[in-house]
Amino acid sequence: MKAILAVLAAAAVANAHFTMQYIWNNGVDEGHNTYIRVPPNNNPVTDVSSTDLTCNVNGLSGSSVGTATIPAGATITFEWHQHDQRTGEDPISGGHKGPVQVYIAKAPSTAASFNGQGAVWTKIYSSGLVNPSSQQWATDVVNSNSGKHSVKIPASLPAGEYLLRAEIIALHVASSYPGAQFYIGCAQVKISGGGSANPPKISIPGTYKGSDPGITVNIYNNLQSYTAPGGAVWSAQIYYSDCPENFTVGTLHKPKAEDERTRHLVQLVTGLDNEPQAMVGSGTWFRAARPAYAQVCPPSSIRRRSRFISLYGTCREGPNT
Ligand SMILES: [Cu+2]
Repeated sequence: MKAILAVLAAAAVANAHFTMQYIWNNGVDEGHNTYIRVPPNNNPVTDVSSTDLTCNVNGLSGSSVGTATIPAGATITFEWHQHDQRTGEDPISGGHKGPVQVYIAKAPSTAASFNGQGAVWTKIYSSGLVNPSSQQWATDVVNSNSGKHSVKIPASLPAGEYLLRAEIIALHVASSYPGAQFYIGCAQVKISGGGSANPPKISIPGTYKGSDPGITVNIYNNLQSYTAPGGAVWSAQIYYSDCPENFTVGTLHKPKAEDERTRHLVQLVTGLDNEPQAMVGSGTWFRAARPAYAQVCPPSSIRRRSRFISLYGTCREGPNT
């Protein structure tokens, strides 16, 4: 009896895992497991030194996978599910708490033949402990958004073929290593248009260490801050200026500690209408945790107000550094 229960418990845990199953190109659903290197099952990777960390199990090539053409500056949405279904269960089962990140790597030739090894990956999105007081994680936001999270592909990246790597790290058993669960989905894309940016790059595997505070961490002790592994989001995509004056006031939200340090008081959350919202700090240029649509404002007045604003689409992207 004990053995049977153990087997059932193990099966239940396995069923709670999830995979990335859809990408959306500027709001258009590209279809189930299309342009995606599909792993053999929904189990996580736990060894940060394994090449499975790059693009999941069997993910070092994508010769049988198509490559999506996307325009420079496209918004790509990733959609995750436990099983091959979009309804009837949480996309990510509730116990899986942790950060959501997105990286991009330029293929030397085709995306389909690119193994993603070496220092080739640039982080373009990261969301972790969204609200310490309510212990809301990026995974909770993905769940409430039907399994989806989005990133604007920096328009300054050169034209060519790329791997897009979305990552969700579940930290529910991460207080010792190995324990953190890495859920990885890689999509093959070809950027048309584009610029000439040469962003900083890391290795996956290589950069992540078992001892990283974002990988080995006890999340059940009223954690107040969290630093995801892999370093900072590449900032060239998230400097904006020349934005319009009109805005609407949204929800009050405390800025992230790292933004406070740099005096750039900008953080984005997903509003009730699922549109991005930003809080604006001082300076002509400002940073956001993800692509922002916001204005340049008199710093003191905005700082005092400490409010979110939401604006749409007319800001200019910053310098390609
Ligand atoms: Cu799981």
